[in-house]
Amino acid sequence: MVKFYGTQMLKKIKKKERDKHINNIYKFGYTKIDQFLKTKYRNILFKKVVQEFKKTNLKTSEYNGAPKRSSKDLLVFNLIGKDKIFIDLISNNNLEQIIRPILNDPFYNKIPDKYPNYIVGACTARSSGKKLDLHIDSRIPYKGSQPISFLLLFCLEKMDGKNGATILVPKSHLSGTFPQKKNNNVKVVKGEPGDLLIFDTRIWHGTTENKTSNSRWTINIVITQWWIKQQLNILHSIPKKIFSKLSNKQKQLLGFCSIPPDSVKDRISVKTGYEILKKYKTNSLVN
Ligand SMILES: O=C(O)CCC(=O)C(=O)O
Ligand SMILES: [Fe+2]
Repeated sequence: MVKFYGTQMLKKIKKKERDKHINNIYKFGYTKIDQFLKTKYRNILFKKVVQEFKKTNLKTSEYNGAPKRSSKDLLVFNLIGKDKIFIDLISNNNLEQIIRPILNDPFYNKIPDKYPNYIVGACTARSSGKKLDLHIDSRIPYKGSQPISFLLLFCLEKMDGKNGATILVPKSHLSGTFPQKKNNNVKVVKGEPGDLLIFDTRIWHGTTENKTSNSRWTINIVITQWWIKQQLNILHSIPKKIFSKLSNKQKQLLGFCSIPPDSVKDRISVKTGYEILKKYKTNSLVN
């Protein structure tokens, strides 16, 4: 039996606190949930990340396409293809209750609105190296209340200005512009192991330089609306042994309900409901 870690990993949040976080995201472009990831699971996830990092044994500069600015970062890509626990984390109900009201496409129609219709764009463990200049992850700056994607950053270790903390400019998600190089309103986000930082990917953000010889591991999860291209062909990168254990909701979160059709004879909509998942019942798309 594969364990389902879904319910117990994250602490329950009362409606009042949840509403505060939702308001923070709309108003400031980010929120931080202190001690959201319970210590026991922080320890399990931290151990897995370090194990996977050692197993892969690749410097970031050895990956095709790695930018120079990332050369000193430590990275573990595609965590969700390595262990189901990361999918259980993303599909956790306590997290969903904050994300879904903001990110669900209300006109999706093929899946009831009480379930997510957003998807995972990427799930990477990251430890800061060089400083990361202010940038946006949404690729496009625009004004308006509706975000198109979030970055969820689970702190597995303490982070502060010395070891490569996240920096951001509060309210910049509503600026409608790309970041200016110099900005006086930059805030250094400090974090403790177990904290979760959620931000609208339009926010101007980066990291400080890691001036220590210690790591600053975070799990960085990109969650996007269903129509945005994923950073990895996730559909082809989930091994059968993980795929066969997933619920419909989890398969949808990985993008299996929003695959473009092979032909118009097949279907003419990218959006589908859970019924399509029967097609992938016994195997994933892994070759
Ligand atoms: O790890 C962080 O604090 C932020 C990383 C980041 O901005 C990114 O990967 O786009
Ligand atoms: Fe970023």
